Amino acid sequence: MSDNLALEQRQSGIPGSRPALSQIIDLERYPIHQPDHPETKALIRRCREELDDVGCAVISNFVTTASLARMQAEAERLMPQTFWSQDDHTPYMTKDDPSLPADHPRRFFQKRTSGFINSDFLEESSDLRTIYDWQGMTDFISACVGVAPLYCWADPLGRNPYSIMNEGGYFPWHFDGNEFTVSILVQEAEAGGIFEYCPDIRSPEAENFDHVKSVLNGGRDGVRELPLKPGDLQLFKGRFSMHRVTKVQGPRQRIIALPTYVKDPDSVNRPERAKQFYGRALPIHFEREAIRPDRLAD
Ligand SMILES: O=C(O)CCC(=O)C(=O)O
Ligand SMILES: [Fe+2]
Repeated sequence: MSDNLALEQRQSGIPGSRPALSQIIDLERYPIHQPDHPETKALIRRCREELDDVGCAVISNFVTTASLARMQAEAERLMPQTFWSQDDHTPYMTKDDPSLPADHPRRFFQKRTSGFINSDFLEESSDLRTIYDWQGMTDFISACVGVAPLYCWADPLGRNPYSIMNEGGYFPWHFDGNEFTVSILVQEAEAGGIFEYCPDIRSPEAENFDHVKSVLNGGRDGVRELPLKPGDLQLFKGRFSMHRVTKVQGPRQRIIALPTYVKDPDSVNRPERAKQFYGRALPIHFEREAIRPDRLAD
């Protein structure tokens, strides 16, 4: 057992303290606190293969049922703090550029009707916070995506939020600002709310606007669907794989946790993106605006 885990587990005996990691992650099935365990090594190998093959890897029932219930309850308590968007976005979250042709993907706006419970609202004993603060998790994700060192995101709002979608909510096609996204579905919609993505539709060298345009216009070439279940952990290359969440049907909200990992320990969202997604930009977003991870359109 790693020192970190032992410490967490001792702390769990203290009233009001965070639950132990073993009460949050199914460490019996996925012993990721033991990086050299043969099952952990095999799991990492499988994730790397899936990421290479289809841009996405899923670990089923990663989070325990009890932890899911706690995350649901936390999201319910924090629901009044949700920042609901009614914005129109391009896939790049950029402003309109009238110098481009009218049918250019950078001029393709769709309405996003979803909300975020920003990371800075998470409760002190939050299971989601505990997962994110555990270095062992960062190390595991780093091994799965084959990038080291990997860091928790410096963005105080976007690093680890819950994303919420109500009945009728839609999250349109877009690229993420960060390279790797990890998600844990906390509550599934009755129908719809399906995650769709186009693996590696662009790369740091090529935007592939023609393919992007065809998908925006309803083309299904290269589009995949991911059937997530509550408790599943998904790893995903969101900066290069355009993705969306289809319209939620039925009254049950879709709730998903989005712990985010980055290669650059200092960069944060551009102020524009922070305002669009999280309803506000903080001094850190302006101070660090010049630090960009690559030269893509964003
Ligand atoms: O809700 C999801 O599954 C994905 C959300 C997403 O793409 C995002 O927050 O950037
Ligand atoms: Fe995304």
